[in-house]
Amino acid sequence: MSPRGAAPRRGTSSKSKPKILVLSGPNLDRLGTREPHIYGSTTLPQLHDGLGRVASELGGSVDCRQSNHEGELVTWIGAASDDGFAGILLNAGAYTHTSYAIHDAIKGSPLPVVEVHISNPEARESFRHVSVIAAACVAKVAGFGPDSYRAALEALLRRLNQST
Ligand code: CA2
Repeated sequence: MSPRGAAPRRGTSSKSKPKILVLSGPNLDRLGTREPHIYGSTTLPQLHDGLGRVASELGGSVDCRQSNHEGELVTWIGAASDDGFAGILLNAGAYTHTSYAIHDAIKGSPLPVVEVHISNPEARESFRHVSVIAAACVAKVAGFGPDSYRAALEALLRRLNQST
């Protein structure tokens, strides 16, 4: 039972494993194929496999998806709560810097969303210094290479497990 006898949030309960939606945006399907000095040499399928292992070690699960289309990301974020997810990791790629639609989708979701970046955008070109989604997210992890996803997943699962 949740604190004060309240019903558990969707996607979390003492019986169910928290299910995390992991979203990667445009061009991240190319991970590991170019610019390894910035993004590392791990491919996205390898990264997703690693997250699956971490999630199951921590008593959770992940559903990892990638899209090059802003609207698809908006739709997935909007449906995530009804689909039984407990939280979202979001690397919105370059949409991080431009997409008010993704900002609004995050704001409209009851789920905690963690902004994730492989690189540290603030140490790069000036157009990457602004995140238009950050204010709608509960936290941000950036600059640890592909390990940013892992660190964000561990912290989010810990937070969700504490609040059930
Ligand atoms: O550092 C990150 O994770 C970014 O979200 C990656 C985006 C970039 O636009 C953001 O400013 C920071 C770019 C993704 C491009 O990914 C590629 C990966 C490998 C090869 C080519 C592109």
